[in-house]
Amino acid sequence: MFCYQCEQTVGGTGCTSMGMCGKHQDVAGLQDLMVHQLKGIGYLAHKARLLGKVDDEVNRYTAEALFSTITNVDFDPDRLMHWINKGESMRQKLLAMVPVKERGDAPDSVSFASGKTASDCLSQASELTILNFHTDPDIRSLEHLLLYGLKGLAAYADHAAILGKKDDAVFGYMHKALSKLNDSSQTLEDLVPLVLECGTVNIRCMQLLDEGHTSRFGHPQPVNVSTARKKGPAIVISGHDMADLEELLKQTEGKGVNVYTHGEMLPAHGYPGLRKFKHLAGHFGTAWQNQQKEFEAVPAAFVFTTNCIQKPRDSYKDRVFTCNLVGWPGVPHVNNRDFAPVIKRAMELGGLEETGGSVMPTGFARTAVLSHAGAIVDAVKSGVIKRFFVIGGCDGAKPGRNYYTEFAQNVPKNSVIITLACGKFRFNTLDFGAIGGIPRFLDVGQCNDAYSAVVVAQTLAQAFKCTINDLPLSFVLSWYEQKAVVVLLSLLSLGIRGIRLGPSLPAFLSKNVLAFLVKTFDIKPITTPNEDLKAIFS
Ligand code: FSO
Ligand code: SF4
Repeated sequence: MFCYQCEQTVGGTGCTSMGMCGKHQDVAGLQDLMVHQLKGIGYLAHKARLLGKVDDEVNRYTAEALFSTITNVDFDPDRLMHWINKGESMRQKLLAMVPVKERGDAPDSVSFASGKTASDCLSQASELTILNFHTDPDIRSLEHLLLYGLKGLAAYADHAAILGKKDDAVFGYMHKALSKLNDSSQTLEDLVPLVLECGTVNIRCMQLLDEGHTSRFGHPQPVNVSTARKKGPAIVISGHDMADLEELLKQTEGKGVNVYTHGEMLPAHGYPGLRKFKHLAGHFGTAWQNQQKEFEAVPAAFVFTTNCIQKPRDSYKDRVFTCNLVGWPGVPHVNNRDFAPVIKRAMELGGLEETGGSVMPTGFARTAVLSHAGAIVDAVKSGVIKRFFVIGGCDGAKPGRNYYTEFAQNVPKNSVIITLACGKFRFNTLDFGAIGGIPRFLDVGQCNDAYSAVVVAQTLAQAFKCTINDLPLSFVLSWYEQKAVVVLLSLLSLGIRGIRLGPSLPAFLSKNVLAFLVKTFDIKPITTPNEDLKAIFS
């Protein structure tokens, strides 16, 4: 196997025998095969679209299959075989839609028929490693950057589609870009705009997702979420999928079971349409990488709706469930949002004892922040607020991420911190106080809510009649997996410069591609909190 798509890749170069995330070689092989299949499906779907033929099932498949290959989503070979078999039927469907004379010089991926069993597929997969992309290391690096951006885009497109929001322009781009990944004649000049377009299309996609959330659950409102536990049976729900949470809340209503959010589900408490459920009892635990020690010895049922799942320890594996695209071998999967087995398990376990806790503030999405827009503009003009820091992104399991805690602690009192995604668990229980009546710590939401943060920055730029780069605003971001890659591409597509990125830079960026990004966008690796703060204020 060879995989280097996430930040915790072995040795900062690549996982070659077993993923640091727990990904087995066979799973890596099946995912490589899926990527190859998707290149063929993308080629045919792109050709079909040029003929005016669009297929919703192919669109949804493309997003779901790509999302299934993201870090910490699907570790189950049986579930991956389901997607591979479905991919073969999508290929057949597209072959019927695109006449031979319209197929042009079709690449190998178009005629590639996947095996029916996992062992057949694994023998095919040995030839399909991502190292077989372009032979030029810089072109290959851009191809991989594009592939990982596409995976992130697919995740957001899937979330939006679940909430009933779709735009064919998003799927059309995915198919065009997958199609281009077949083309070994692509140059750096061809690929750079295609990579940045991924960021632009993702902004549209995240806008759809924002519409999906706000039209269904209302606009988030600021709330202090309790981490105390109530006595009684409990279900802890993790991941990003608000539709799953809503359904779980409906199915548990009146049953005496409390529902707690975990990880990236924290911002759910801000939505009026979700917080109206009285048994949405609070938040459990911290960021995803602490789940193994936090779930042990807790008699609750645990549900993973999306990444990030880690290998369940034997001490709690008997109470873990997956749903949607998440899979772990031997862990029961919730189908069609029927949470009855989860509820039954939670009741069998007896339940939690009452304990005290602290609070985690959230709910400062675009409408909540912009309701203070006038006061914020005045505070900046009068010098009460000197600077805004977006300290956000995804947390990870490797050491060295204390940088973000220290950075947040050292941000001067005259500055406001805007955060999003799971990196905030490094500092979201600290008391940052307020400045001129405005809280100094604003949690916009999940990584899925990056659109909200972009709207805040764009609105402030309009108010000051300048560009985002001219605002007193610094981005200090942490990345982990491929959704963070596409969010970064979105920020670059907006022309945002000077982003500080850590804890380490992506292994898939070649020296020359990195040099290009540094030169064009002034991307900087993080150093130490004090040095970086000094540089920002100089
Ligand atoms: Fe985190 Fe995991 Fe939200 Fe990621 S829980 S690491 S970028 O999947 O999606 O921030
Ligand atoms: Fe390694 Fe990350 Fe790939 Fe897992 S997803 S195999 S940790 S690079």
